[in-house]
Amino acid sequence: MRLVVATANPDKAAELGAILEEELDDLVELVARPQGVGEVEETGESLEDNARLKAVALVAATGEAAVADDTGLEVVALGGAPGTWSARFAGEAATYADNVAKLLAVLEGEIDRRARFRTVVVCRFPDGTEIIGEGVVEGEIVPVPRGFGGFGYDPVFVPEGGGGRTFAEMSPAEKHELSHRGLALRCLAARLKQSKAAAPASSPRLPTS
Ligand code: ITT
Repeated sequence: MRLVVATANPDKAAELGAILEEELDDLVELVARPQGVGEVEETGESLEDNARLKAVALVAATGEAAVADDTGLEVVALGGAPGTWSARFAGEAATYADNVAKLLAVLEGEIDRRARFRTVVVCRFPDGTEIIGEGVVEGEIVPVPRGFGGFGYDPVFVPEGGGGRTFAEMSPAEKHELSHRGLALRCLAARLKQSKAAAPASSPRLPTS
Protein backbone atom coordinates (compact mmCIF):
# COMPACT_ATOMS: atom_id res chain seq x y z
CA MET A 1 0.00 0.00 0.00
CA ARG A 2 1.31 3.48 -0.91
CA LEU A 3 0.95 6.16 1.76
CA VAL A 4 1.65 9.86 1.11
CA VAL A 5 3.27 11.65 4.07
CA ALA A 6 1.13 14.78 4.52
CA THR A 7 3.33 16.90 6.80
CA ALA A 8 5.21 19.85 5.30
CA ASN A 9 7.59 19.91 8.29
CA PRO A 10 10.75 17.96 7.27
CA ASP A 11 11.68 17.17 10.90
CA LYS A 12 8.29 15.61 11.53
CA ALA A 13 8.37 13.81 8.17
CA ALA A 14 11.77 12.27 8.99
CA GLU A 15 10.53 10.95 12.35
CA LEU A 16 7.29 9.69 10.84
CA GLY A 17 9.17 7.87 8.09
CA ALA A 18 11.64 6.25 10.48
CA ILE A 19 8.93 5.03 12.85
CA LEU A 20 6.47 3.79 10.21
CA GLU A 21 9.19 2.06 8.22
CA GLU A 22 10.16 0.13 11.32
CA GLU A 23 6.55 -0.74 12.18
CA LEU A 24 5.10 -1.33 8.71
CA ASP A 25 8.09 -2.06 6.49
CA ASP A 26 6.41 -4.89 4.60
CA LEU A 27 2.96 -3.26 4.46
CA VAL A 28 3.46 0.30 3.22
CA GLU A 29 5.54 2.28 0.77
CA LEU A 30 5.87 5.85 2.06
CA VAL A 31 5.66 8.58 -0.57
CA ALA A 32 7.03 12.11 0.02
CA ARG A 33 4.60 15.04 0.02
CA PRO A 34 4.59 16.40 -3.57
CA GLN A 35 6.44 19.74 -3.82
CA GLY A 36 3.62 21.58 -5.59
CA VAL A 37 1.01 21.10 -2.89
CA GLY A 38 0.35 24.36 -1.02
CA GLU A 39 0.32 24.74 2.74
CA VAL A 40 -2.84 23.44 4.39
CA GLU A 41 -4.43 25.96 6.76
CA GLU A 42 -4.85 24.49 10.22
CA THR A 43 -8.25 25.92 11.08
CA GLY A 44 -9.50 23.02 13.20
CA GLU A 45 -10.22 23.23 16.92
CA SER A 46 -8.46 20.00 17.81
CA LEU A 47 -5.34 18.09 16.81
CA GLU A 48 -7.59 15.48 15.20
CA ASP A 49 -9.39 18.14 13.12
CA ASN A 50 -6.07 19.55 11.91
CA ALA A 51 -4.55 16.15 11.16
CA ARG A 52 -7.69 15.28 9.17
CA LEU A 53 -7.53 18.59 7.22
CA LYS A 54 -3.94 17.81 6.17
CA ALA A 55 -4.67 14.16 5.31
CA VAL A 56 -7.80 15.02 3.29
CA ALA A 57 -5.92 17.74 1.37
CA LEU A 58 -3.15 15.32 0.39
CA VAL A 59 -5.63 12.63 -0.65
CA ALA A 60 -7.39 15.24 -2.82
CA ALA A 61 -4.08 16.40 -4.33
CA THR A 62 -2.69 12.93 -5.07
CA GLY A 63 -5.60 10.51 -5.27
CA GLU A 64 -3.65 8.25 -2.89
CA ALA A 65 -3.96 7.36 0.78
CA ALA A 66 -2.24 9.87 3.07
CA VAL A 67 -1.06 9.98 6.66
CA ALA A 68 -0.96 13.26 8.65
CA ASP A 69 0.33 14.09 12.11
CA ASP A 70 -0.76 17.02 14.25
CA THR A 71 1.11 17.59 17.48
CA GLY A 72 0.69 19.98 20.39
CA LEU A 73 2.60 20.78 23.54
CA GLU A 74 0.14 21.17 26.46
CA VAL A 75 1.55 23.02 29.45
CA VAL A 76 -0.43 22.54 32.68
CA ALA A 77 0.35 25.99 34.13
CA LEU A 78 -0.85 27.56 30.84
CA GLY A 79 -4.19 25.72 30.89
CA GLY A 80 -3.09 23.38 28.07
CA ALA A 81 -1.57 26.07 25.80
CA PRO A 82 0.02 26.30 23.31
CA GLY A 83 -1.76 23.08 22.14
CA THR A 84 -2.94 23.45 18.54
CA TRP A 85 -0.99 26.75 18.44
CA SER A 86 2.38 25.13 19.17
CA ALA A 87 3.90 25.99 15.76
CA ARG A 88 2.73 29.63 16.00
CA PHE A 89 3.14 30.23 19.76
CA ALA A 90 5.49 33.20 19.24
CA GLY A 91 3.73 34.44 16.07
CA GLU A 92 2.84 33.35 12.54
CA ALA A 93 6.44 33.17 11.27
CA ALA A 94 7.95 31.93 14.55
CA THR A 95 11.05 29.72 14.46
CA TYR A 96 11.60 26.83 16.88
CA ALA A 97 13.96 29.11 18.85
CA ASP A 98 11.33 31.89 19.04
CA ASN A 99 8.75 29.45 20.39
CA VAL A 100 11.14 28.00 22.98
CA ALA A 101 12.17 31.50 24.09
CA LYS A 102 8.53 32.54 24.50
CA LEU A 103 7.71 29.38 26.43
CA LEU A 104 10.60 29.90 28.84
CA ALA A 105 9.65 33.57 29.27
CA VAL A 106 6.01 32.86 30.12
CA LEU A 107 7.04 30.10 32.54
CA GLU A 108 9.71 32.16 34.29
CA GLY A 109 9.27 31.80 38.06
CA GLU A 110 6.55 29.15 37.59
CA ILE A 111 6.95 26.19 39.94
CA ASP A 112 4.51 23.89 38.15
CA ARG A 113 6.54 22.79 35.10
CA ARG A 114 4.32 19.86 34.06
CA ALA A 115 3.57 19.45 30.36
CA ARG A 116 2.68 16.80 27.84
CA PHE A 117 3.11 16.27 24.12
CA ARG A 118 0.08 14.91 22.30
CA THR A 119 0.07 13.60 18.72
CA VAL A 120 -2.93 12.54 16.66
CA VAL A 121 -2.26 10.76 13.36
CA VAL A 122 -4.93 10.29 10.73
CA CYS A 123 -4.49 7.83 7.88
CA ARG A 124 -7.06 8.69 5.24
CA PHE A 125 -8.04 6.62 2.20
CA PRO A 126 -9.44 7.88 -1.13
CA ASP A 127 -12.83 6.29 -0.33
CA GLY A 128 -13.19 8.55 2.73
CA THR A 129 -12.49 5.89 5.34
CA GLU A 130 -9.74 6.48 7.90
CA ILE A 131 -7.74 5.03 10.75
CA ILE A 132 -6.58 7.16 13.69
CA GLY A 133 -3.82 6.79 16.29
CA GLU A 134 -3.05 8.93 19.34
CA GLY A 135 -0.03 9.19 21.62
CA VAL A 136 0.63 11.22 24.77
CA VAL A 137 3.86 11.58 26.74
CA GLU A 138 3.91 13.34 30.10
CA GLY A 139 6.93 15.33 31.21
CA GLU A 140 8.16 18.73 32.32
CA ILE A 141 9.67 21.92 30.92
CA VAL A 142 13.21 22.66 32.08
CA PRO A 143 14.30 26.32 32.43
CA VAL A 144 17.50 25.99 30.33
CA PRO A 145 17.60 24.20 26.92
CA ARG A 146 19.77 21.05 26.78
CA GLY A 147 20.91 18.88 23.86
CA PHE A 148 21.14 19.16 20.09
CA GLY A 149 18.94 16.32 18.80
CA GLY A 150 15.29 16.38 17.75
CA PHE A 151 13.59 19.69 16.93
CA GLY A 152 10.99 22.18 18.14
CA TYR A 153 10.52 22.12 21.91
CA ASP A 154 12.73 19.02 22.38
CA PRO A 155 15.62 20.89 24.13
CA VAL A 156 13.31 21.97 26.97
CA PHE A 157 11.07 18.88 27.33
CA VAL A 158 12.05 16.12 29.76
CA PRO A 159 9.77 13.10 29.24
CA GLU A 160 8.85 10.72 32.06
CA GLY A 161 10.96 7.57 31.84
CA GLY A 162 13.89 9.23 30.09
CA GLY A 163 16.27 9.40 33.03
CA GLY A 164 15.99 13.18 33.34
CA ARG A 165 17.25 13.86 29.81
CA THR A 166 15.48 16.17 27.37
CA PHE A 167 14.32 14.66 24.08
CA ALA A 168 17.15 16.66 22.47
CA GLU A 169 19.68 14.72 24.57
CA MET A 170 18.46 11.35 23.23
CA SER A 171 19.21 9.42 20.07
CA PRO A 172 16.33 9.34 17.56
CA ALA A 173 15.56 5.72 18.54
CA GLU A 174 15.41 6.62 22.24
CA LYS A 175 13.09 9.53 21.53
CA HIS A 176 10.80 7.41 19.33
CA GLU A 177 10.57 4.72 22.01
CA LEU A 178 9.06 7.21 24.50
CA SER A 179 7.59 9.92 22.33
CA HIS A 180 4.04 11.05 21.55
CA ARG A 181 4.77 10.43 17.84
CA GLY A 182 6.19 6.96 18.44
CA LEU A 183 3.16 6.01 20.55
CA ALA A 184 0.64 7.47 18.07
CA LEU A 185 2.26 5.78 15.05
CA ARG A 186 2.60 2.40 16.78
CA CYS A 187 -1.10 2.66 17.68
CA LEU A 188 -1.90 3.50 14.05
CA ALA A 189 0.32 0.68 12.75
CA ALA A 190 -1.38 -1.90 14.99
CA ARG A 191 -4.82 -0.76 13.78
CA LEU A 192 -3.71 -0.80 10.14
CA LYS A 193 -2.39 -4.35 10.54
CA GLN A 194 -5.64 -5.40 12.24
CA SER A 195 -7.77 -3.96 9.48
CA LYS A 196 -5.55 -5.60 6.84
CA ALA A 197 -5.93 -8.94 8.57
CA ALA A 198 -9.72 -8.50 8.76
CA ALA A 199 -10.05 -7.50 5.09
CA PRO A 200 -6.95 -8.77 3.26
CA ALA A 201 -8.31 -8.12 -0.22
CA SER A 202 -9.28 -4.47 0.21
CA SER A 203 -8.37 -1.16 1.85
CA PRO A 204 -9.15 -0.82 5.56
CA ARG A 205 -12.74 0.30 6.07
CA LEU A 206 -13.38 1.87 9.40
CA PRO A 207 -16.15 4.45 9.71
CA THR A 208 -15.08 8.08 9.80
CA SER A 209 -16.09 10.02 12.89
P1 ITT B 1 2.68 20.35 9.44
O1 ITT B 1 1.42 21.07 9.88
O2 ITT B 1 3.04 20.61 8.04
O3 ITT B 1 2.61 18.89 9.75
P2 ITT B 1 3.84 21.78 11.72
O4 ITT B 1 5.24 22.10 12.12
O5 ITT B 1 2.86 22.93 11.62
O6 ITT B 1 3.90 20.97 10.35
P3 ITT B 1 2.39 20.68 13.99
O7 ITT B 1 1.33 21.71 13.91
O8 ITT B 1 1.96 19.28 14.22
O9 ITT B 1 3.28 20.68 12.66
O10 ITT B 1 3.48 20.97 15.11
C1 ITT B 1 3.42 22.07 15.93
C2 ITT B 1 4.77 22.42 16.46
O11 ITT B 1 5.02 21.64 17.62
C3 ITT B 1 5.97 22.17 15.55
O12 ITT B 1 6.17 23.22 14.65
C4 ITT B 1 7.10 22.05 16.57
O13 ITT B 1 7.52 23.33 16.99
C5 ITT B 1 6.38 21.38 17.74
N1 ITT B 1 6.59 19.93 17.71
C6 ITT B 1 5.90 19.00 17.02
N2 ITT B 1 6.40 17.78 17.24
C7 ITT B 1 7.43 17.93 18.10
C8 ITT B 1 8.37 17.06 18.70
O14 ITT B 1 8.36 15.76 18.46
N3 ITT B 1 9.30 17.58 19.53
C9 ITT B 1 9.33 18.90 19.79
N4 ITT B 1 8.50 19.80 19.25
C10 ITT B 1 7.55 19.32 18.40
